[in-house]
Amino acid sequence: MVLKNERWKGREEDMAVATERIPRVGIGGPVGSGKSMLIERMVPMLAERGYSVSIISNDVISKEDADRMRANLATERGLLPENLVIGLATGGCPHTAVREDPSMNMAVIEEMEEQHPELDLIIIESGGDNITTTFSPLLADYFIYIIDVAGGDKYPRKGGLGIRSCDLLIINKIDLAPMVGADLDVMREDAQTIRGEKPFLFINCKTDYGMTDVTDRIVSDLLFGAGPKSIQHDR
Ligand SMILES: Nc1nc2c(ncn2[C@@H]2O[C@H](COP(=O)(O)OP(=O)(O)O)[C@@H](O)[C@H]2O)c(=O)[nH]1
Ligand SMILES: [Mg+2]
Repeated sequence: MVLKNERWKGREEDMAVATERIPRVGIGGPVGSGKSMLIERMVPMLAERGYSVSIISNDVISKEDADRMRANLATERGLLPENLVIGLATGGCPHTAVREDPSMNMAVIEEMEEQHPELDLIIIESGGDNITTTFSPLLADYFIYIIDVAGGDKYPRKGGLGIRSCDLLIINKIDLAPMVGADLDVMREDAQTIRGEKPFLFINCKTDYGMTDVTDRIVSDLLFGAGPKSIQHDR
């Protein structure tokens, strides 16, 4: 095997791990549905189970979400290094950067894979978009689409590409259902009809309701039950 560069001299074992693709979860959904908050709730749970994660947060213009996640998860709580929370201001249509032309994200990921072979998981947040958002399979191995009940209980049956094709559909902000008159039974039935056997979960990011199930899904369906690399290496 050819060494990628000088950095790997004497670290061949690390390189072997690095050349394996680090699993990536893509998170898409409309503006304000709770993509960033989902990540803020998910990372502590994954960290508690010993997984090392990094975050790439796409936004059209601002890097506000990335800055908030870095302050909360890295600076204040020390759950990951600050330089592993990256904000990308993509410009243009949000889905372009994760679907048609994922080169900006791929460049960041390639650097992460080279410099941080210890990572178990890379989380990629899409810029807030419409119901046609999906991720290029080049970029994400597992695709979560998140909507919230405040968008109305008709949302699941609209059945956009994201809702229909994602690996896991999340319906967030169930605490708001009574206030906006959203019927969760209708949403459940419609989600089942549209998605068939594919999973969906109701959650509330404010209270962590449903978050353990989300974390379990990622571990079982994306990581195939593999434990953290750090623990595997200690054995
Ligand atoms: N009531 C309620 N608010 C939520 C919930 N999840 C997120 N939010 C709020 O919704 C807003 C948008 O969340 P954010 O994660 O920034 O959405 P994003 O644009 O999809 O990244 C923020 O003000 C969050 O505090 C929830 O489960 N319940
Ligand atoms: Mg966000």
